[in-house]
Amino acid sequence: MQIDKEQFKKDLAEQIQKDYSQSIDTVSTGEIYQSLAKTIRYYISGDWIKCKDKVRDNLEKQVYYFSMEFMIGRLLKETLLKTGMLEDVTDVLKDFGFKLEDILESEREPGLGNGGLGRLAACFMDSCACLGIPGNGNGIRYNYGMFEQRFSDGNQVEWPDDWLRNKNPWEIRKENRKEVVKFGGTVRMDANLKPIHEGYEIIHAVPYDMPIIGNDDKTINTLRLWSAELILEDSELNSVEYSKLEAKKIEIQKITNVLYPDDSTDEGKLLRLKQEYFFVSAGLQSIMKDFKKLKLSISEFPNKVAVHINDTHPALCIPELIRILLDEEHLEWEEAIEITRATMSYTNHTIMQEALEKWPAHFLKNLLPRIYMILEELDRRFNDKYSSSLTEEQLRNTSIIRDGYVRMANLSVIMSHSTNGVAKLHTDLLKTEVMKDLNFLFPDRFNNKTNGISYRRWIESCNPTLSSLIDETIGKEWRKNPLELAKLNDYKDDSTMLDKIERVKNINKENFSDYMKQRYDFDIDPKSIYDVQIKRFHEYKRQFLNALHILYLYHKILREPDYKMQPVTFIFGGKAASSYYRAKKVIKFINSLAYHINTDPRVKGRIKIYLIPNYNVSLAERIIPATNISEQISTATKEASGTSNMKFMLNGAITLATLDGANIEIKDQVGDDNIMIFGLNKEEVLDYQSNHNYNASDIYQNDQDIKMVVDSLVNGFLPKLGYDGIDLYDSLLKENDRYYVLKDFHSYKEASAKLRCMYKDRKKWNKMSIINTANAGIFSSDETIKRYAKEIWNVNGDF
Ligand code: GFP
Repeated sequence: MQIDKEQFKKDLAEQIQKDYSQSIDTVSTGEIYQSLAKTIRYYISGDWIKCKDKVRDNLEKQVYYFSMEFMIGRLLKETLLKTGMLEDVTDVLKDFGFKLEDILESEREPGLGNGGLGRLAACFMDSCACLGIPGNGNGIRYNYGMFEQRFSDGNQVEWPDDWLRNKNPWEIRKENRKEVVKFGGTVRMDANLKPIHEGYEIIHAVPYDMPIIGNDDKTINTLRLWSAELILEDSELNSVEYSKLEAKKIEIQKITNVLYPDDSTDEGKLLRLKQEYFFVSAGLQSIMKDFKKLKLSISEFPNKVAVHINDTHPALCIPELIRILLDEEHLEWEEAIEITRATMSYTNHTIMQEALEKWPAHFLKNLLPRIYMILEELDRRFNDKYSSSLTEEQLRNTSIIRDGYVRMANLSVIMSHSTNGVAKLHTDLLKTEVMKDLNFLFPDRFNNKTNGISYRRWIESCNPTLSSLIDETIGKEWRKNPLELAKLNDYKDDSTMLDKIERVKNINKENFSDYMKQRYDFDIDPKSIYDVQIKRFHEYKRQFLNALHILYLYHKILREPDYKMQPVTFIFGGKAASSYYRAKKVIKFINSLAYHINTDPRVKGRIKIYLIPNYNVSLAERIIPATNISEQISTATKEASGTSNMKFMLNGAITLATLDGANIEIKDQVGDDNIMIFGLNKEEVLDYQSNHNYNASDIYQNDQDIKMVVDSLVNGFLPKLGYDGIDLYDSLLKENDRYYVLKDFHSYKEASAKLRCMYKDRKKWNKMSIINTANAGIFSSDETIKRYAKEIWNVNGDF
């Protein structure tokens, strides 16, 4: 977008005056950020309106991506880059005496997501907009993010993540588009067998819209987030007591107050179920309203609307759409089912049994009586249709309601036209293990869509030094078509280029080290290898294995004071869910290790270890460009895909990995020599699981190194860890090491040593690095989204 700098200056100053009644030289960077974002939003609003009009007037099919999380990260820089306003706005700010960097830093990161699933949703929204696909997000406007992570005495402490404190300048509240969501009550049938829902509680859902901007001024889509609010008509206001009103307001706001309420209690679980239905119902009602404005026959609905269910959290989309079609549009069951199935598609993100959502039937019956009736009917129809062709066991595995639980994954597969996994191995496991009976019934519905990442954020924006070097070397076309990165393969033996690659990495490492010093007072030596594991804390992701190995290196250094090794800085980042006891113990273990190792003069800087508090998208943007080794060490079969593995690869880090998730596809791209693989593979893990022939105690008893390391968890070797090592010790020996940490320990140790050794030959290392970047094009989320658009949603775009 071309802007007139002088006009923009005026507009910004005016906005500041409106917002704060102050002149620009008296406001803080945070205040400038707010007014700047609003000014930009105003500048793009014309294009936003045009896009909506175009889609409506041309009767284009739209995608609605329903997700509990949209981990969109900071928006200002990305918006400036995509609109082409970066340089001009930098100049304008300079003229006012401000540095863009400072303004960017003052943006609070939206607390709308936590893990890979939420970040994937954000990358997908970005790709839809950049590919000209009418694709909208539908989610929840949480008042608070999951939590802000701090450490106290090495323990994770959860503080409120008050991300909306200074307001969100990108959003627009649209009270006139509010919807009514109904909870509780009873349902009876009238004389014509039509359901009458009575005695329910009404909650208003108010949408807040944010623009999702494509590049080159192409498309602006909408991310619609719903907020639960108390809205009373004037007449009602006079009839309610003020004190009761306040209490009611708080009660209602609870629904969208926080991302991932603690669900270790029934109350927490119920709140989560309420959240799920709340945004699903509001979203579908508003979609239906927009569709009806088109004045088409209802049978056209799936030709104009695709609803995507991001994991099962929004699976209530299915009975909710059926409810609308039956009760409000008065269709017959068969047609309602047909339309719903043709509209819905579902992505599965995990095969971990405990993460496959099941709701106690009585929860649904009480909270959503009409929805529960619909689920019962769907289950009855399924059983009627398939009971003769399936064995009792198959029927038990596939039905929607069983043993007092509603199984959301089964519902999603049975009632959608497409189910996809997020990496080849994951899809394969869905088809052959976790959902094999559903795959037997509906083989055509299952398909793979390996995850992807947005190149705008994960290289162009976060790694400008590498991006410019790539421009210089192969031209700029790769920014539009990431597959062009393959041209870098021609430079893998060019020693000038390899030196440049090293220089870029070193600059990024120095910048990162400076930032860590300034922000956390960490002392990171830029000459050391940066070995990084950043992701949610979970047992299957095995941060524990990484930490045990560091403990082993510590012992080795103490035993062999002259042990020579390439200095390494081990960096961790990630949150543990507040009720996940064991993951929190791993955090305590890492922080204790860090305390002892980083303060022990005998270590002489050979190893250092840091766990960065409150890991988020903005931190990832700083860490990834500086990383040498990317740790992707989940137990084989457990990580559905991973996406940080792709971000690291793109930025030239070498992956240290198990054969799990998308690591396998990364290996296929770069070849065996440019990735370091270790550990059990899928077949071996499945064999242990089915034959129950794994014995962790045996390994512990017969291996001196392992025994030494495991004993140090409980024998006082790490005084800071105190009694907190007992649970981790028990996880290995009493619980027989569910994630095969001890089994994989030695191959991990050796792989890690080999990599550190390879780092000495910098030419070879830089060659590996360039090969990784060159072959990362296939993991662009643009490529992934093109496949979703063609093979699942059947929508058009400019590609
Ligand atoms: C989940 C899976 C990951 C996968 C992402 C996106 O991430 O393997 O890459 O979804 O599909 F576990 P988390 O939300 O659990 O981090």
